[in-house]
Amino acid sequence: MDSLAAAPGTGPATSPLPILRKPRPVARFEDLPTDRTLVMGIVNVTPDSFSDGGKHATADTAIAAGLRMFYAGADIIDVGGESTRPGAEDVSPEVEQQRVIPVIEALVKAGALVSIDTVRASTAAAALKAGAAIINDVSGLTIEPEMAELVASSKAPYILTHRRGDARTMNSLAEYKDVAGEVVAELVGVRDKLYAAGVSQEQIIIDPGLGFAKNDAQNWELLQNLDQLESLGHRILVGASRKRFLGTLLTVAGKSAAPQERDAATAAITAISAYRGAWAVRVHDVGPSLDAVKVAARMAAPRTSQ
Ligand code: PMM
Repeated sequence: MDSLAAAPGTGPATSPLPILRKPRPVARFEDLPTDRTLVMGIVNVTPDSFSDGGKHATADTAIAAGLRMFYAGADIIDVGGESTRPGAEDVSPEVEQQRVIPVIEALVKAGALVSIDTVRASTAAAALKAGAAIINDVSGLTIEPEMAELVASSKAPYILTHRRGDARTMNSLAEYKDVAGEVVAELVGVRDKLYAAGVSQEQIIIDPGLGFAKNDAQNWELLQNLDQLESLGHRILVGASRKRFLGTLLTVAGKSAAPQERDAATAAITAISAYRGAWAVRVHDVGPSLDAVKVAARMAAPRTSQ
């Protein structure tokens, strides 16, 4: 029997620490802080993600990584079981769920608020059942349109990410005349499908989808025009962490910076996004971004000196 999870008063009579027998309160979306930008930590339970080199491919290493981020102060832990890198192979829903469900259960039990990073409705449904509170769909409803019904019936917050094509085709679809205007127009089209399925305005969180069918210059242009996305009237999430356009920016002697060398630049993007009012940032290294959101919140506070 797991005495840590037992209801108060029902654990072994000999336990010297009754407080440990209290179940942890379930983390709720409604209880997230609203006075600053939130930090979402990334746990990819995959052998082939570009950004963390498959470091959390087993349930144990993924749970440990998620707990480290949670105890460091991350507001949300985003758990995914399929790499979204360009050219990545599909995994079956069964394999995806075998990877993510034990990790979600453990993190929820520890008191973390968890989002599920998936393009599949069946995986999103299994994740919600396991205690996840947010659906993060990088396909922007393009892979499984039935996701809309699940979002409507579950009433779960839904991260609507802009993407064209899939992991294999997206790089060839990065053609825009006005990237911010076209991304907004395409997001409005998907948002209307969500509304038609019964999803509420409050549930939808908009993500520009940096790196998803965008080249480096287009990513920067989207970041420069976050206010156009904000005009849609939803919360905004920015996912720039360790992405290729940061590696290009930090090129030294013709060599792009490796993913793990992009965390300081990621924190700089966090500070700027937070200052511009983003609801959340999605990052691999949560500590520097937690500091960055504090800096941004302080900078945005009213002046107190004479
Ligand atoms: N990027 C990745 C995966 N999931 N989800 C959202 N909402 N936004 C993103 O930009 C995003 C995402 C890319 O892969 P990673 O997990 O290795 O960073």
